[in-house]
Amino acid sequence: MEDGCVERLVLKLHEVSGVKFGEYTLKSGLLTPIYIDLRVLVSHPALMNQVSSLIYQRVQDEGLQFDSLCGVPYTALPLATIICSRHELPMLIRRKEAKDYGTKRMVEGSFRQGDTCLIIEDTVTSGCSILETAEVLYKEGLKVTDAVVLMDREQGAAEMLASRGIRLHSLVSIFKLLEVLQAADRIDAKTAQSVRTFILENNMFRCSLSFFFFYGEDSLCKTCVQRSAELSYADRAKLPNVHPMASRLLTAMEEKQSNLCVSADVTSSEELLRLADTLGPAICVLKTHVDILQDYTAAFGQKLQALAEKHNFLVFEDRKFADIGNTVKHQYEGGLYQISSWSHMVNAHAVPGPGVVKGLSAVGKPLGRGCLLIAQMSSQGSLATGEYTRAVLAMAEEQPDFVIGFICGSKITERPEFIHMTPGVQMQAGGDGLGQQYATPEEVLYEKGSDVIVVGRGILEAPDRLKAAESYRKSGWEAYTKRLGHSGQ
Ligand code: S5P
Repeated sequence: MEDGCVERLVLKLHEVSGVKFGEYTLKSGLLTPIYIDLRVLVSHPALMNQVSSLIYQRVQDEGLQFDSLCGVPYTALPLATIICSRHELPMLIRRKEAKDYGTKRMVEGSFRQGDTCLIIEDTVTSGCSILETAEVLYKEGLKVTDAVVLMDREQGAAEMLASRGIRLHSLVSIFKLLEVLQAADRIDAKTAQSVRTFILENNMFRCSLSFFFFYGEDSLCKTCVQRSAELSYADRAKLPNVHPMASRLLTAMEEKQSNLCVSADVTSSEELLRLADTLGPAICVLKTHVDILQDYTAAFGQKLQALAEKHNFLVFEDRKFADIGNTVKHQYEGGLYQISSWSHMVNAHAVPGPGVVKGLSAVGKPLGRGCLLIAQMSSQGSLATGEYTRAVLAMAEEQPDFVIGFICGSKITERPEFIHMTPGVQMQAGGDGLGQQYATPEEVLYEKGSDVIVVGRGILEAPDRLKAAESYRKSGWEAYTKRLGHSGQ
């Protein structure tokens, strides 16, 4: 786009109050020196046409390839409509909410699996609204490689989206906007400088939770508040949508400075209870396989609960439920082990479909229990990858009142209310000859972005189990604090 065009457009946007300067108080009570609200565009048809033409021209200049076009609701929706109508391009509409009747589709329009959809947006701050739309499209089997935006506030959207494989093309950057308005004497040098400083100091890609709350819903979508920032366990424990069991776990992790779950894969109850008492101070979760105990008695559950209280850890029975809802309900509540009575968390395979979670939830939810869905496995040749993992995530998102997170190899969602737990961890990468594959605490927590390391034989087979647990706790905590440090401002 030639400069003359940008200038005319910027001046026009300023004239119609799409861009305002001053002290704008956001819902949070804090101040921003610039306010961009392009919702006003709909009242100015000539400007709408101009913006649409410029967006389309950019699409052509870049040679972008796509099968359909989707405007981020709501402001960019009419822009996409104009472009599609004028150039006879297929359009898709992303619903904000799924209909509660009929097809329950989140994307309206015709498309084929694997089609590429180009996203159009009016203004970006962090890029989360684009990401949110892209994720809805991904779920329908569409691809998103590029997004075109009219106004980029230059607060980290391009970097954030690039990190998710989406190229951002913007027509006007905020720095260009300031330059044009200052040259035309619409704003003075002081105002322009204060906005520049504000923008430079507040890059959302490297920001903290407080910044998101600072902006709140005035400039960001809700998901935004939950995405890009790397929150501490303590911050996540306080999020309004976090499950109470996840909150309890995150709080214990912060208090004990431990993201270590020990996998107590021993075959004697007595040994297991001794282990729980010894390692209790170093761990946030104790994971059991109750069906490998040779001497299980009903008292086991109560004793383990008492130790969990004493040392402030959670009990996780690694039962890997994988049957129809009605069966898992019985397996969870009854039988020999009565798992629901003593285990804070259980896990389930998603293979049977959402019924497995519904069945478990019927038992666990009234007790305040939580469930982890197995999204990926540490074993060689695991089939839980790609599309399957994405479907597990979607299943979790549908039942957040019981699903608190995932068993996975790496972070699979940016939603901070979900907990990622990763087994297959030892101090040295490698395997066990039976398909188990190990990564190090540093790899899992720092590189892969998981939350909790699950360690079995790395501790159980050590000459001094407490010493080994303590060293896993320490390296796990260091990897986590290093990650936080890198994402902070
Ligand atoms: O993908 C998985 C999921 C789980 S829950 N891979 C795993 O290894 N697990 C469990 O984690 C497994 O059942 C075992 O209890 C523990 C790993 O033990 P380790 O001795 O190999 O550390």
